[in-house]
Amino acid sequence: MSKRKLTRQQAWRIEKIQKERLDRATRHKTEVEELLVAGELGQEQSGRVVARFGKQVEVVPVDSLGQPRGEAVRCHLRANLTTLVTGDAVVFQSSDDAAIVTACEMRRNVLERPDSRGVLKAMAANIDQIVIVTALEPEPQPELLDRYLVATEVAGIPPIVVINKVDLMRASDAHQQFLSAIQNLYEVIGYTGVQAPTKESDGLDALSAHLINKSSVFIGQSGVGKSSLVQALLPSEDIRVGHLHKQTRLGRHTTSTARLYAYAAGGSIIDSPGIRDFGLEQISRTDVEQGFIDIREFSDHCRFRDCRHRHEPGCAVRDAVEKGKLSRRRLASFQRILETLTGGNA
Ligand SMILES: Nc1nc2c(ncn2[C@@H]2O[C@H](COP(=O)(O)OP(=O)(O)OP(=O)(O)O)[C@@H](O)[C@H]2O)c(=O)[nH]1
Ligand SMILES: [Mg+2]
Ligand SMILES: [Zn+2]
Repeated sequence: MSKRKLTRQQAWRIEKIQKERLDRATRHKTEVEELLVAGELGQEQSGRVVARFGKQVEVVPVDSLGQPRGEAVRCHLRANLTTLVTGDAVVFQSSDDAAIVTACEMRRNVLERPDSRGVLKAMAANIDQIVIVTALEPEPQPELLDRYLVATEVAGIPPIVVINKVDLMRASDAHQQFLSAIQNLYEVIGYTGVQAPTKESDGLDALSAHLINKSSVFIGQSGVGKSSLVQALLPSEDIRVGHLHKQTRLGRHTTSTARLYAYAAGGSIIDSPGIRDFGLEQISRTDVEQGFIDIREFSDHCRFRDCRHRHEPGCAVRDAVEKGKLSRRRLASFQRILETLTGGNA
């Protein structure tokens, strides 16, 4: 979009339109609250937030086991509720033409991600596992994967690492290095992983076995094929996928909001918007240390408690790297992430 300066009159008109919109939304919300107080809305029902749209949310009813069932409804929020996120467990009441969320259960956990200015924002709540999707295209970024893994450890939610687009495998150095980085995660560190080429059903079977009766959120760089995987797992849905940029081979941020789908075999899947980078600037040194579970195993044995695993004598971490017990790449990644921490705590 071209950046042009608005005239004073245009700016005034835009402001006026926005104010009118806001007034309309507030008026509608007040009307729904009045219907609620007058007992005009249906019975209280349990539901889960499917997606958030500004100050409203879409909610799907859930059965006694928490499984989403039926049609989602667009709801206002009762005044006492602050913002809700995809995955929140709520109570709502609805009639044919109005609906309102009246309560939200305490969140079991919440996954945060940095917004465009690096500020952490809640993205999804009440999650059993995080499915980190990686692919051979856009160009793999092992360090980004390490950052996601730190974020999942900080959130205390177990991850699964998926490698997609294996049909694009080439003998290039970048692909080989990426595959050996992933192999290290699966085989040495012990993370759960699956190869899930969207284009072959075998991989999908392996992935779907991990999803049954769980609430999973798919995260990863834009263009790795999160939505393609979710679409393949949920053939009856109609999910937008987007081509990569022709020259840069980067994703185009096709998915714009985190959205929850019922998984027919039991459980739910949240597809989320891709992230180009996952800055960890706002977390502490201790979080990063906790987040590298392979390094953590050795660092307790370093001679100095505040060892930075660089040149200190008696460093058990560097010793493990020399003996081939710990990946050199992971240690380098750990140190680079520490260097990016703000507040001088690196
Ligand atoms: N070759 C190949 N291409 C795939 C595979 N899976 C997905 N793609 C392609 O990758 C592109 C991006 O797919 P999306 O599903 O939109 O990616 P996304 O991760 O949801 O991207 P955002 O919504 O932008 O975060 C599309 O052109 C897909 O057709 C695969 O297994 N192999
Ligand atoms: Mg998508
Ligand atoms: Zn050390």
